[in-house]
Amino acid sequence: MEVVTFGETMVLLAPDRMVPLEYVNGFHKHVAGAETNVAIGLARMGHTAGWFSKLGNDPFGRYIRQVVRGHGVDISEVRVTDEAPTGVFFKEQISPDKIQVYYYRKQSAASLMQEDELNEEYLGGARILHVTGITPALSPECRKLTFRALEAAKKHGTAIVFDPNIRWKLWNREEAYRVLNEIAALADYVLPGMDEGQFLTGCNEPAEVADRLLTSGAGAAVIKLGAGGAYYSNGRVYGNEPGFPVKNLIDPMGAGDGFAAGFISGLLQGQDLPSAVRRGNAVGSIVVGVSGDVEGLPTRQDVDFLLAGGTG
Ligand code: CKP
Ligand code: MG
Repeated sequence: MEVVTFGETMVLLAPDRMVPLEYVNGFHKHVAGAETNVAIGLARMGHTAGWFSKLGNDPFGRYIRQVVRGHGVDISEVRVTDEAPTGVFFKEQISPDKIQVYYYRKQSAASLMQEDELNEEYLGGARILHVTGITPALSPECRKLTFRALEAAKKHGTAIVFDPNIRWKLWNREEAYRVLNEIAALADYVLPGMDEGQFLTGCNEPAEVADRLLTSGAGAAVIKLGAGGAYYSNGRVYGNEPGFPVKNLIDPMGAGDGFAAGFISGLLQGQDLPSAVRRGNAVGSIVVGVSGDVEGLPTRQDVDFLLAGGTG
């Protein structure tokens, strides 16, 4: 397996109209979870990826398994439990860029993941471990599992890619600050958005945020700047990679995960830091043109076409 990732994937119920949730009568069912977005993105670009988690023994759990497996992601380490349901969340979208989410994930099946359920061999066999800051916020046990996974990656020489993905509905600020900085310091690549970088470091410029993350122990930092592309630094190579123009913004959710998938795909192909960042920008820009987190993830052909200067 080239990449292993783990975390909670839920059923997303997305309204059929852009009005406040209380006026919505119809919903569309999707699969959404930062880590499966990345794994599916990688699989669509021709890479091998595995995802582990815990799902409820219920129709939504089965639906998630079918979709994730259907995209070619390995789910052999996914567990199923009778003790809790699969998490669900609703999206409220009043305009293309005005989105709120409402989670129904407290004490969900995924929050019951345990550190002793980690298959170290499975993880250690991967070239890259992708971790997000959502998982350690789910429960104390999930936090232990996250650190256990990081430890295993270090032991086996698996590179760690970390997307802080701060979800304020799941954390208090002090805890988020402490835990996410601790993870960032262990990571080979940290991929915060600018607001996340500011929160983690207290710095206001992308270059300062990156420097601070490197000083704390990260191997490289990539600060995502939305339409402005991304700033990257590993202390030796640094600079800005501009974003790709987005003609029709439909759904910004999942853009960060698209970026991570493109970036990791670049790393797996042996690209240098700026080229991998450019690939991340390309995938991010494609994802936001389609509704749903997974539905816009491109094939390798689509990304290469855009990177070669293709449009439309
Ligand atoms: O940062 P992004 O918009 O790329 O992430 C979106 C995902 O995992 C979404 O799929 C949702 O399920 C989540 O983040 C979450 O738990 O908020
Ligand atoms: Mg994100």
